[in-house]
Amino acid sequence: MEKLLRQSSIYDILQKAHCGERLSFEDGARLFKSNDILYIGHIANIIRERKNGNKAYYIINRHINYSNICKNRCKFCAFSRDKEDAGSYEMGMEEILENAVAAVEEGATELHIVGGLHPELPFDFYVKMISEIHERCPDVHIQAFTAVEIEHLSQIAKLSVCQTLKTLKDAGLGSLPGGGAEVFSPKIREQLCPEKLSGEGWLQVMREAHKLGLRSNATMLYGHLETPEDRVNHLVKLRALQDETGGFMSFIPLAFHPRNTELSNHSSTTAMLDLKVIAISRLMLDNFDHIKAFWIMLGIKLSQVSLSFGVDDIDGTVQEEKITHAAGAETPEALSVHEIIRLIREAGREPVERDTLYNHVTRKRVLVQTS
Ligand code: V47
Ligand code: SF4
Repeated sequence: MEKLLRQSSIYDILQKAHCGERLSFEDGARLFKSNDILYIGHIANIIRERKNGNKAYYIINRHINYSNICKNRCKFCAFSRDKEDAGSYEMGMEEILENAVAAVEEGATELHIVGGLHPELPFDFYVKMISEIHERCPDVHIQAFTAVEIEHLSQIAKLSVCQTLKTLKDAGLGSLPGGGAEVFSPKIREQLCPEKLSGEGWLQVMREAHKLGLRSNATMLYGHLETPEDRVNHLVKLRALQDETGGFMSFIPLAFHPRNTELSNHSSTTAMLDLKVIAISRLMLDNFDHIKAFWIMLGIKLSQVSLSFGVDDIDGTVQEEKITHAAGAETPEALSVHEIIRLIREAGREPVERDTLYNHVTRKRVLVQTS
């Protein structure tokens, strides 16, 4: 076996990773050019087990996408609308609160709240949304607003990013989700989402959030126009910020879904690319504790397989998801706790319910969910 592995063109890189040495940009780029997915996955799995043992985390949560009205038109996005467009929507405060309360009654420990960059809603609306949810559901963790939304809110509030974050934190915001990162490469951003906050801007918002004690996730949207080098550059930048702040909890690779987008002629990602991105992320991000598979985007079956390729977290029950489903995702919008547990057990892993901050959750009774 060892003799066979030695013959692999990436033996030197995987040996480095196995010995706990940090991989370089060049190492990452070479890994992406290799098709030795089983060997890459094997070492990623060893690292995953060193960090998280046999545990596979899941969370009982609910996504609330409060509005799809957005001033931007990212080419990869099928979700955003102008106010006048058919299919535009905006949830009122009561509807948001009803969703939040229902989720908590069903056992959710986290609300994941994101939306478009609404050109008219005032900052007060967002602060009130967080404070009212926090008041009615004091025990639920509110993970809300991507770094891109935070920058937008700071503009409408005419406050610094730091002040904006502080105001939201005081209202009850618990952490930031990892969306809006896309790929940091300015060249790709210029083609895909020229109006959007730059990659450096995204990292700066996260830096400020972490300094305030607000932890966050990080994502990377892949499978569109980016090169392997763009992906590695993205991972190296995240790793550098994590060295600086230690504020990231998990990294979530997001597979691009082309349907109904301006890139609808583009093919969907393949299982080979999905597993490569997952495993190489696990190997490059040596200072991230968790790699998460968002089953909605990755698909249920491949998410289960990913638990042997570097992933230790399979996200949550979700309940309702509009962003990927607008772009043609064929997964359901919700999974029951029982289904999640079964997927994890059949992969030979030990299911562990976590809260947003990765504390273990123990329940007196098993949840009975209808979805
Ligand atoms: O920012 C948009 C991406 C993100 C498409 O932090 C698309 O735990 C695929 O960030 N195909 C929002 N992706 C979702 C997100 C997320 C999801 C789950 C968990 C967490 C977390 C974060 O979705 C956007 C954008 O990068 N996106 N359009 C599309 N067509
Ligand atoms: Fe707007 Fe976000 Fe869609 Fe870009 S990805 S168009 S910012 S909702």
